[in-house]
Amino acid sequence: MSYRIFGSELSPYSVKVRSFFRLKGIDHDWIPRSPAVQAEFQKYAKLPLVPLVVTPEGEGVQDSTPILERFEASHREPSVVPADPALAFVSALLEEYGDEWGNKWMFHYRWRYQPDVWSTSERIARQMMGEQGTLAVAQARAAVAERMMGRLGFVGSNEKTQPLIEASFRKALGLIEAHLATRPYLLGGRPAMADFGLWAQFYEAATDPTPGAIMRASAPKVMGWVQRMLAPKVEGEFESLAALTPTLMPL
Ligand SMILES: N[C@@H](CCC(=O)N[C@@H](CS)C(=O)NCC(=O)O)C(=O)O
Repeated sequence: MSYRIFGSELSPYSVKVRSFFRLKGIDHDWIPRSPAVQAEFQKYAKLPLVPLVVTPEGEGVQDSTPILERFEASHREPSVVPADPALAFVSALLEEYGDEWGNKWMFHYRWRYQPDVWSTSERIARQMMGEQGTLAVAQARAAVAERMMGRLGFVGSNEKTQPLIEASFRKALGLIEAHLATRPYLLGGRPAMADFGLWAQFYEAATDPTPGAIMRASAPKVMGWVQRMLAPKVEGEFESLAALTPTLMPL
């Protein structure tokens, strides 16, 4: 039996783990979370959150960063941690930045703008209720929209912080666009922890109408990276911190 990843295409932390498994070549089944698999999910999950990795031995593992760290230790190659400790630190920091701050950009755009709310709640409702027909999807969509818009405050999104969050998104997008002008991944020729954390938020943003339009209009290199990271692979070596610094330090 292979590993199972219970997740959602709409969950940044889920696609982060899936891309990591793809890079590592770890055999796995991707299982979209839905009522049909809820009983199986609950057998292994300690928290009602995706992603959940279930090992072939039947152990449930949650929380994307510890998941990456655990499988980096057990499946060393290709490594996502540079040998230079300073660069490894920068990479870990950027991963956290993506998980914690990048999530504010994504969540804010997704649940503050009406076209984004409809698009995302429709996709989530289809995943949950698809087999039960269009009325069930419509009802679930309304419930998802209401619930998630009510959570905007959890990421600090309100009318006062809106300009700051959006300016931060555009600034980071521009800086990463410049950084990726000469390299396929954030630390050079191969994916690092940094890529998984930051990419996951941009991947989700790229699928949503409002931030996706901004990205397509202004950041072709980032869009290439968003596509590349769906099936990441080693294309070269990590660059040195000195070589990365001119365009990475501003980030
Ligand atoms: N720190 C966790 C966060 C996991 C998380 O927040 N998952 C969200 C989806 S992205 C979730 O499952 N939410 C369940 C819900 O909203 O009911 C990780 O990195 O895995």
